[in-house]
Amino acid sequence: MTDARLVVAGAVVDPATRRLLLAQRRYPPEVAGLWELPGGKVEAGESPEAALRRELREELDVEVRVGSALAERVALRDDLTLIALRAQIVAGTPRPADHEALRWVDTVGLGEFARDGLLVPADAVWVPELLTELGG
Ligand code: DCP
Repeated sequence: MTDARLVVAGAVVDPATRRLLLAQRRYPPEVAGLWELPGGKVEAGESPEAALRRELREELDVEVRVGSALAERVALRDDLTLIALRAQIVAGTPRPADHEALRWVDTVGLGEFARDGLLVPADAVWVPELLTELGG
């Protein structure tokens, strides 16, 4: 059996405002309108860090510096595993190319998105860790 492919999401935090970037999905219908940490699939031969830089360049038109991984990883399917890497924007202002909208949230905002069921299901696993990180 081959290893599961990775999907890498970015926990993009603005250190100046201690806010996290959320992006609203347009598709597929099951998650359209819900909010996620932006990212995408790691290509063959690509590192997760490079994949995240590529995805955020394509989706948000920003350059990011990629840091360490969040603790949780999520099995999306047998053959697809989701991870999150910390990231900071080093150039550009994010604008949504693929997403419906973008939002910077603080601990209160993130707590509200989570409480109201507005996050894509897989990403909810990171909420406690992100709340600690944004608040701590
Ligand atoms: N996903 C998720 N949470 C995220 C990012 C992605 O649960 N923060 C899931 C949704 C999809 C899968 O990961 O099931 C792939 O995500 P995308 O569709 O965003 O990635 P790509 O654009 O790379 O893939 P596709 O080839 O499907 O367009």
